[in-house]
Amino acid sequence: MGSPTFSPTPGWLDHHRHPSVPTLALPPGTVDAHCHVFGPGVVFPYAPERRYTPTDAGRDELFALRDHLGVTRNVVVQATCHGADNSAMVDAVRAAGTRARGVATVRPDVSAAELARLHDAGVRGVRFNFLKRLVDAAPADDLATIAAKIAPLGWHAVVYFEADSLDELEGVLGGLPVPLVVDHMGRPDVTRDVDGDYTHFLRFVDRHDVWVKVSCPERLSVTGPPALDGERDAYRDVVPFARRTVSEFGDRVLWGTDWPHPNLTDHMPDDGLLVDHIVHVAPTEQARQRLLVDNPMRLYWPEEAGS
Ligand code: 0GY
Repeated sequence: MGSPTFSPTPGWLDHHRHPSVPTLALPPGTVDAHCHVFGPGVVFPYAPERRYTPTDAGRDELFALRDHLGVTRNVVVQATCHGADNSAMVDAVRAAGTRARGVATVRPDVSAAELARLHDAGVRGVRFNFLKRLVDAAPADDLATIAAKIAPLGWHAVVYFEADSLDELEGVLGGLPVPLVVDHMGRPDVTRDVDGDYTHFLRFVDRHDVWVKVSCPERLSVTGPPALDGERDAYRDVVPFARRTVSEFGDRVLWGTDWPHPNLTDHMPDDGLLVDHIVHVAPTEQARQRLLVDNPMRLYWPEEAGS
Protein backbone atom coordinates (compact mmCIF):
# COMPACT_ATOMS: atom_id res chain seq x y z
CA MET A 1 0.00 0.00 0.00
CA GLY A 2 1.31 3.48 -0.86
CA SER A 3 1.75 6.33 1.59
CA PRO A 4 -1.40 8.35 2.22
CA THR A 5 -1.65 11.77 0.63
CA PHE A 6 -3.74 14.58 2.02
CA SER A 7 -5.17 17.76 0.55
CA PRO A 8 -5.72 20.69 2.88
CA THR A 9 -9.26 21.69 3.76
CA PRO A 10 -10.60 24.04 1.04
CA GLY A 11 -9.78 27.63 1.91
CA TRP A 12 -6.98 26.60 4.29
CA LEU A 13 -4.61 29.48 5.01
CA ASP A 14 -0.94 28.48 4.98
CA HIS A 15 1.49 29.66 7.64
CA HIS A 16 3.68 32.66 6.81
CA ARG A 17 6.67 31.49 4.79
CA HIS A 18 8.83 34.56 5.36
CA PRO A 19 8.12 36.03 8.80
CA SER A 20 9.86 39.29 9.59
CA VAL A 21 12.76 39.60 12.00
CA PRO A 22 11.29 40.87 15.26
CA THR A 23 12.39 44.22 16.62
CA LEU A 24 12.21 42.84 20.16
CA ALA A 25 15.26 40.86 21.20
CA LEU A 26 13.78 38.00 23.19
CA PRO A 27 15.47 37.24 26.52
CA PRO A 28 17.89 34.31 26.33
CA GLY A 29 16.08 31.08 27.14
CA THR A 30 12.71 32.19 25.73
CA VAL A 31 10.16 29.38 25.46
CA ASP A 32 7.46 29.27 22.79
CA ALA A 33 5.00 27.39 25.00
CA HIS A 34 2.28 26.81 22.41
CA CYS A 35 3.05 25.55 18.93
CA HIS A 36 2.18 22.50 16.87
CA VAL A 37 3.55 20.27 14.15
CA PHE A 38 1.39 19.03 11.30
CA GLY A 39 2.64 15.86 9.69
CA PRO A 40 4.08 15.68 7.20
CA GLY A 41 1.05 13.58 6.42
CA VAL A 42 3.02 11.16 4.30
CA VAL A 43 5.09 10.21 7.38
CA PHE A 44 2.59 10.94 10.15
CA PRO A 45 -0.91 10.52 8.66
CA TYR A 46 -3.66 12.81 9.88
CA ALA A 47 -6.30 11.20 12.10
CA PRO A 48 -9.43 9.78 10.45
CA GLU A 49 -11.62 11.64 12.97
CA ARG A 50 -9.99 15.05 12.29
CA ARG A 51 -12.15 18.10 11.63
CA TYR A 52 -9.65 19.76 9.28
CA THR A 53 -6.69 18.81 7.13
CA PRO A 54 -3.84 21.31 7.36
CA THR A 55 -0.94 22.03 5.07
CA ASP A 56 2.05 20.05 6.33
CA ALA A 57 4.18 22.00 8.80
CA GLY A 58 6.79 19.65 10.19
CA ARG A 59 9.46 19.83 12.82
CA ASP A 60 12.26 21.22 10.64
CA GLU A 61 10.14 24.24 9.75
CA LEU A 62 9.29 24.70 13.42
CA PHE A 63 12.96 24.60 14.40
CA ALA A 64 13.82 27.10 11.63
CA LEU A 65 11.15 29.47 12.93
CA ARG A 66 12.43 29.02 16.50
CA ASP A 67 15.92 30.10 15.42
CA HIS A 68 14.65 32.92 13.22
CA LEU A 69 12.63 34.48 16.06
CA GLY A 70 15.35 34.07 18.69
CA VAL A 71 13.36 31.52 20.67
CA THR A 72 15.37 28.91 22.62
CA ARG A 73 12.82 26.17 23.34
CA ASN A 74 9.40 24.96 22.26
CA VAL A 75 6.46 23.25 23.88
CA VAL A 76 4.85 21.26 21.09
CA VAL A 77 1.15 20.80 21.76
CA GLN A 78 -0.74 17.94 20.16
CA ALA A 79 -3.15 19.27 17.52
CA THR A 80 -6.59 17.75 16.99
CA CYS A 81 -5.83 16.88 13.36
CA HIS A 82 -3.55 14.13 14.73
CA GLY A 83 -6.16 12.84 17.19
CA ALA A 84 -4.57 10.77 19.96
CA ASP A 85 -1.70 9.61 17.74
CA ASN A 86 1.15 11.58 19.26
CA SER A 87 3.81 10.32 16.82
CA ALA A 88 4.49 13.60 14.98
CA MET A 89 4.65 15.60 18.21
CA VAL A 90 6.87 13.02 19.93
CA ASP A 91 9.16 12.86 16.91
CA ALA A 92 9.59 16.66 17.02
CA VAL A 93 10.22 16.72 20.77
CA ARG A 94 12.75 13.90 20.58
CA ALA A 95 14.52 15.54 17.64
CA ALA A 96 14.82 18.82 19.55
CA GLY A 97 16.59 17.08 22.43
CA THR A 98 16.51 19.21 25.57
CA ARG A 99 15.04 22.12 23.60
CA ALA A 100 11.44 20.91 23.52
CA ARG A 101 8.75 19.44 25.68
CA GLY A 102 5.42 18.03 24.56
CA VAL A 103 1.76 18.07 25.50
CA ALA A 104 -0.08 14.94 24.37
CA THR A 105 -3.63 13.81 23.76
CA VAL A 106 -4.42 10.45 25.35
CA ARG A 107 -7.50 8.30 25.80
CA PRO A 108 -8.81 7.34 29.25
CA ASP A 109 -7.60 3.75 28.82
CA VAL A 110 -3.99 4.86 28.25
CA SER A 111 -1.58 2.45 29.93
CA ALA A 112 1.06 3.32 32.51
CA ALA A 113 3.67 2.00 30.07
CA GLU A 114 2.51 4.40 27.35
CA LEU A 115 2.56 7.34 29.75
CA ALA A 116 6.08 6.36 30.82
CA ARG A 117 7.14 6.22 27.16
CA LEU A 118 5.70 9.69 26.55
CA HIS A 119 7.37 11.03 29.69
CA ASP A 120 10.69 9.65 28.53
CA ALA A 121 10.17 11.44 25.19
CA GLY A 122 9.65 14.78 26.96
CA VAL A 123 5.86 14.99 27.37
CA ARG A 124 4.76 16.84 30.50
CA GLY A 125 1.04 17.44 30.01
CA VAL A 126 -2.20 16.26 28.42
CA ARG A 127 -4.46 18.48 26.38
CA PHE A 128 -8.25 18.54 26.60
CA ASN A 129 -10.00 20.33 23.81
CA PHE A 130 -13.56 21.47 24.44
CA LEU A 131 -14.22 23.31 21.18
CA LYS A 132 -17.14 21.70 19.40
CA ARG A 133 -15.75 22.67 16.00
CA LEU A 134 -12.56 20.68 16.75
CA VAL A 135 -13.68 17.50 18.48
CA ASP A 136 -16.74 15.24 18.44
CA ALA A 137 -17.22 14.57 22.12
CA ALA A 138 -16.46 17.00 24.91
CA PRO A 139 -13.82 15.24 27.00
CA ALA A 140 -15.23 16.27 30.40
CA ASP A 141 -15.88 12.69 31.52
CA ASP A 142 -12.38 11.60 30.55
CA LEU A 143 -10.68 14.40 32.40
CA ALA A 144 -10.85 13.00 35.92
CA THR A 145 -9.76 9.53 34.79
CA ILE A 146 -6.78 10.83 32.86
CA ALA A 147 -5.84 13.41 35.49
CA ALA A 148 -5.60 10.67 38.12
CA LYS A 149 -3.26 8.73 35.84
CA ILE A 150 -0.94 11.65 35.04
CA ALA A 151 -0.78 13.20 38.51
CA PRO A 152 1.95 10.81 39.77
CA LEU A 153 4.13 11.85 36.82
CA GLY A 154 3.95 15.52 37.82
CA TRP A 155 2.17 16.41 34.56
CA HIS A 156 -0.49 19.09 34.10
CA ALA A 157 -3.73 19.44 32.11
CA VAL A 158 -3.92 21.94 29.26
CA VAL A 159 -7.48 22.95 28.48
CA TYR A 160 -8.86 24.77 25.49
CA PHE A 161 -12.38 26.17 25.81
CA GLU A 162 -14.38 29.22 24.86
CA ALA A 163 -15.38 31.84 27.41
CA ASP A 164 -19.04 30.87 27.45
CA SER A 165 -18.18 27.27 28.52
CA LEU A 166 -16.47 28.35 31.72
CA ASP A 167 -19.48 28.11 34.04
CA GLU A 168 -20.26 24.63 32.81
CA LEU A 169 -16.65 23.45 33.09
CA GLU A 170 -15.56 24.99 36.35
CA GLY A 171 -17.01 22.14 38.43
CA VAL A 172 -14.89 19.61 36.54
CA LEU A 173 -11.77 21.69 36.13
CA GLY A 174 -11.69 23.06 39.66
CA GLY A 175 -11.32 19.68 41.34
CA LEU A 176 -8.50 18.14 39.32
CA PRO A 177 -5.43 16.73 41.11
CA VAL A 178 -3.06 18.34 38.58
CA PRO A 179 -2.13 21.93 37.69
CA LEU A 180 -4.34 23.52 35.06
CA VAL A 181 -3.15 25.54 32.06
CA VAL A 182 -5.70 27.43 29.93
CA ASP A 183 -5.07 28.14 26.26
CA HIS A 184 -5.49 31.61 24.77
CA MET A 185 -6.85 33.32 27.90
CA GLY A 186 -10.00 31.20 27.73
CA ARG A 187 -10.91 32.90 24.45
CA PRO A 188 -12.51 36.14 25.69
CA ASP A 189 -14.75 38.29 23.54
CA VAL A 190 -12.35 41.21 23.16
CA THR A 191 -15.07 43.55 21.93
CA ARG A 192 -16.34 43.61 25.53
CA ASP A 193 -14.93 45.69 28.32
CA VAL A 194 -11.99 44.07 30.07
CA ASP A 195 -13.68 44.90 33.39
CA GLY A 196 -16.79 42.92 32.38
CA ASP A 197 -17.12 39.17 31.79
CA TYR A 198 -13.37 38.72 31.66
CA THR A 199 -13.10 39.31 35.41
CA HIS A 200 -15.15 36.13 35.79
CA PHE A 201 -12.32 34.25 34.08
CA LEU A 202 -9.68 36.07 36.13
CA ARG A 203 -11.38 35.06 39.37
CA PHE A 204 -11.49 31.45 38.14
CA VAL A 205 -7.74 31.70 37.51
CA ASP A 206 -7.25 33.07 41.00
CA ARG A 207 -9.46 30.49 42.75
CA HIS A 208 -7.75 27.49 41.19
CA ASP A 209 -4.16 28.74 40.73
CA VAL A 210 -4.55 28.35 36.98
CA TRP A 211 -1.74 29.05 34.49
CA VAL A 212 -2.78 31.13 31.47
CA LYS A 213 -1.36 31.30 27.96
CA VAL A 214 -1.57 34.91 26.85
CA SER A 215 -1.41 33.67 23.29
CA CYS A 216 -3.26 34.01 20.00
CA PRO A 217 -3.95 37.73 19.68
CA GLU A 218 -4.45 37.04 15.97
CA ARG A 219 -7.24 34.57 16.76
CA LEU A 220 -9.00 36.77 19.31
CA SER A 221 -8.64 40.13 17.63
CA VAL A 222 -11.42 41.89 15.79
CA THR A 223 -9.33 44.96 14.88
CA GLY A 224 -6.76 42.62 13.32
CA PRO A 225 -3.23 43.00 11.99
CA PRO A 226 -1.62 46.32 10.99
CA ALA A 227 -3.36 48.06 8.14
CA LEU A 228 -0.09 49.17 6.58
CA ASP A 229 2.88 47.11 5.46
CA GLY A 230 5.79 47.71 7.79
CA GLU A 231 3.65 48.84 10.73
CA ARG A 232 4.51 46.77 13.81
CA ASP A 233 1.57 47.58 16.05
CA ALA A 234 -1.13 44.93 15.74
CA TYR A 235 -4.06 43.36 17.54
CA ARG A 236 -4.62 46.37 19.81
CA ASP A 237 -8.00 45.19 21.05
CA VAL A 238 -6.44 42.12 22.67
CA VAL A 239 -3.84 44.11 24.59
CA PRO A 240 -5.98 45.14 27.62
CA PHE A 241 -6.93 41.49 28.22
CA ALA A 242 -3.44 40.06 27.92
CA ARG A 243 -1.86 42.92 29.82
CA ARG A 244 -4.23 42.66 32.72
CA THR A 245 -3.66 38.90 32.95
CA VAL A 246 0.10 39.42 32.99
CA SER A 247 -0.18 42.13 35.58
CA GLU A 248 -2.42 40.08 37.92
CA PHE A 249 -0.80 36.67 37.45
CA GLY A 250 2.76 37.48 36.40
CA ASP A 251 4.14 34.24 37.77
CA ARG A 252 1.61 31.95 36.06
CA VAL A 253 1.45 33.31 32.50
CA LEU A 254 2.95 31.69 29.42
CA TRP A 255 3.44 32.88 25.85
CA GLY A 256 3.36 30.98 22.55
CA THR A 257 3.19 31.60 18.83
CA ASP A 258 0.50 29.00 18.03
CA TRP A 259 2.48 28.30 14.85
CA PRO A 260 1.40 27.09 12.26
CA HIS A 261 -1.87 28.81 13.21
CA PRO A 262 -4.58 26.30 12.32
CA ASN A 263 -8.05 27.30 11.17
CA LEU A 264 -7.54 31.01 10.71
CA THR A 265 -9.92 32.36 8.14
CA ASP A 266 -9.21 36.04 7.58
CA HIS A 267 -5.44 36.47 7.71
CA MET A 268 -2.21 34.68 8.58
CA PRO A 269 -0.05 36.43 11.16
CA ASP A 270 3.57 37.36 10.63
CA ASP A 271 5.30 35.49 13.47
CA GLY A 272 7.88 38.28 13.81
CA LEU A 273 5.04 40.67 14.53
CA LEU A 274 3.65 38.30 17.15
CA VAL A 275 6.98 38.57 18.96
CA ASP A 276 6.88 42.35 18.79
CA HIS A 277 3.36 42.26 20.21
CA ILE A 278 4.83 40.97 23.49
CA VAL A 279 6.06 44.44 24.53
CA HIS A 280 2.45 45.61 24.75
CA VAL A 281 1.43 42.64 26.82
CA ALA A 282 4.44 42.53 29.14
CA PRO A 283 5.85 46.07 29.08
CA THR A 284 8.82 45.62 31.43
CA GLU A 285 11.91 43.47 31.10
CA GLN A 286 11.08 41.82 34.39
CA ALA A 287 7.57 40.88 33.24
CA ARG A 288 8.97 39.49 29.99
CA GLN A 289 11.61 37.46 31.81
CA ARG A 290 8.88 35.75 33.84
CA LEU A 291 6.47 35.30 30.92
CA LEU A 292 8.99 34.01 28.43
CA VAL A 293 11.61 32.22 30.52
CA ASP A 294 11.07 31.74 34.25
CA ASN A 295 7.43 30.57 34.19
CA PRO A 296 7.68 28.03 31.35
CA MET A 297 10.96 26.74 32.75
CA ARG A 298 9.29 26.10 36.12
CA LEU A 299 6.43 24.24 34.46
CA TYR A 300 8.30 22.29 31.78
CA TRP A 301 11.95 22.10 32.88
CA PRO A 302 11.69 22.30 36.71
CA GLU A 303 14.94 20.41 37.09
CA GLU A 304 16.74 23.31 35.38
CA ALA A 305 14.64 26.14 36.78
CA GLY A 306 16.36 25.97 40.14
CA SER A 307 13.34 26.39 42.44
C1 0GY B 1 -4.79 26.25 18.52
C2 0GY B 1 -6.14 26.54 18.07
C3 0GY B 1 -6.93 25.79 17.29
C4 0GY B 1 -6.72 24.45 16.90
C5 0GY B 1 -6.19 23.49 17.66
O1 0GY B 1 -5.55 21.32 18.06
C6 0GY B 1 -6.10 22.07 17.28
O2 0GY B 1 -6.59 21.70 16.22
O3 0GY B 1 -5.74 23.75 18.85
C7 0GY B 1 -8.17 26.43 16.79
O4 0GY B 1 -8.65 25.99 15.74
O5 0GY B 1 -8.66 27.38 17.44
O6 0GY B 1 -4.46 26.50 19.67
O7 0GY B 1 -3.99 25.76 17.76
